[in-house]
Amino acid sequence: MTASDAAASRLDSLTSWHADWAGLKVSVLGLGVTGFAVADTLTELGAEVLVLAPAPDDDRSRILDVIGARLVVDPLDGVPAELAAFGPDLVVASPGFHPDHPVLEWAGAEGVAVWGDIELAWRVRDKVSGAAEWILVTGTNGKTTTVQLAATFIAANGLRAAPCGNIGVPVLDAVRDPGGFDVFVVELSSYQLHHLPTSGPGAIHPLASVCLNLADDHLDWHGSFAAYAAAKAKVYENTKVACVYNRADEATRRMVEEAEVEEGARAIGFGLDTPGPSDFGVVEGILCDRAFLDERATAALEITTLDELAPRGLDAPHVVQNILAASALARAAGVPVGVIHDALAEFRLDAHRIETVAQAGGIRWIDDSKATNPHAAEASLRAFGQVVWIVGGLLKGVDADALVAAHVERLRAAIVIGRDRAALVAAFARHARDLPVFEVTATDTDAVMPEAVALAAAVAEEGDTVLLAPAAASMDQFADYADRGRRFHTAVRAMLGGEADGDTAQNGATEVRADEDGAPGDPA
Ligand code: UMA
Repeated sequence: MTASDAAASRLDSLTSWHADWAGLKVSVLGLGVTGFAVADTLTELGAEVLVLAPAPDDDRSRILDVIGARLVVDPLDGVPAELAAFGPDLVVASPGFHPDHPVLEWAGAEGVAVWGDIELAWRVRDKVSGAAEWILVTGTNGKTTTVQLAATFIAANGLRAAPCGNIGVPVLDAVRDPGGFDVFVVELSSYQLHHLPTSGPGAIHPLASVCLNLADDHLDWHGSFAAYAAAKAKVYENTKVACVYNRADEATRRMVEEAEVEEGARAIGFGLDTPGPSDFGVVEGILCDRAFLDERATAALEITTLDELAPRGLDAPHVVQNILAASALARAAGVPVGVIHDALAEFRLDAHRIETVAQAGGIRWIDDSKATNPHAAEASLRAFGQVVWIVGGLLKGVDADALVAAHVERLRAAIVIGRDRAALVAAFARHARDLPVFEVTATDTDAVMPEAVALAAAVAEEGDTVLLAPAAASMDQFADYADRGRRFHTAVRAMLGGEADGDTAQNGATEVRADEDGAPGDPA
């Protein structure tokens, strides 16, 4: 057996917390939320850990020292000499690291295995909760809401459910939580999926899985739409009970058809139209399960109604889709429809997701700062009538042309924010020649939202909605999408003074994270 065969066979045997990790030499790439959880886990397991990171924060660096992991601070635009000298058996990469990163290319050339944090978490999942099931959620938009909904439904049924992953809580933290969980509801980004194997000892076998939708996003990272779609499709591999797909998004159905799943796994469609047998859908305002009942050829189970959802803003079409998808996942985990119905009565969307900031003079001010790509902004625009649209930011290599063209009719005016406004302004010139388009030229972060809000107030008419749905990431001018949303709230309230009829956030929302769909290296 060669040295590299021996190393591969040792890694193959590492499929349990209780396996022999002692002395394994692991290089951890990145020291953000993920890198820290990986280093902490591996040192606890007795591995020898070398962390590589460009500019780590002081707290994390200090703790590394305490737990006995070595840190090399390096810009990482090449391969640090310390890495080659260390000679790792394994590299664990944080999700933001592109596969073409010099360190990952070096690992490939040297025959050193590369894992992501999700694979490591799967391999050590038996630390506390050996028999826990995993439910996987991906998609371009709606992932976090769907994860929260599914976890809420499962918890309402008396099980311990952990929403984790790209939602902001590393899966490794959830897996090591001493309280233990029965179900991990894992949000996976396309980056995390890219690093996941689909077969072998590191491949996840989820109870249920969903790709909610697929639209252009992160093309700068993946290089092409095909590569982005291929990463997302991995979510369905090895599913045991239910592959949940979006009937309105053909690409998600094809992914299910092409996936290698376990014997007996079912394809379950969701959509806003009438459900067929094995589907979730909507009939005359009633959200129905026509999948998890024996009489599905002729009957369906009522989950809730649009009328019940409306008072909390949960009746917007894309939110209803998230509810149907989450219901399908929860039903796969054995949650009765009545439990889902009652849990929904308590559910609130997070802040900055179609959140009503104020109503004054017949004008509604809505914060959907979480709409960080065109697909999300599309769903947001569809939920309203006549709109003054505040749009722009970092477009991440995505073309917003089709979005502009599709919504010209509903626009009263457009207010373009962000450093790179040219592409959007050109799209408006092409598709909406007569539309009033205003550019916010302020460069100081404090001045952007006050200027945008003042411009919007000057053109909005009674019955209009002023909608912040930027279709772009925020990091060119703001700390993150939450910062952008908060500054919008502040500017609207300052402008309205005492005028607002209902100036509290409609969602009754709380924030779970202050990061977003960003480029690698964005603040997380
Ligand atoms: N880094 C580099 N070079 C690179 C990439 C990263 O030096 O090429 C460094 C960064 O400077 C940073 C560290 O590596 O210090 C962090 O690594 P990271 O970017 O992978 O981020 P984490 O802090 O580990 O957070 C990640 C996810 N971030 C990304 O995928 C970019 C978080 O998702 C996730 O919540 C967290 O793991 C826990 O699982 C955030 C995100 O923006 C919300 N996700 C994108 C999305 O939702 O669309 C993918």
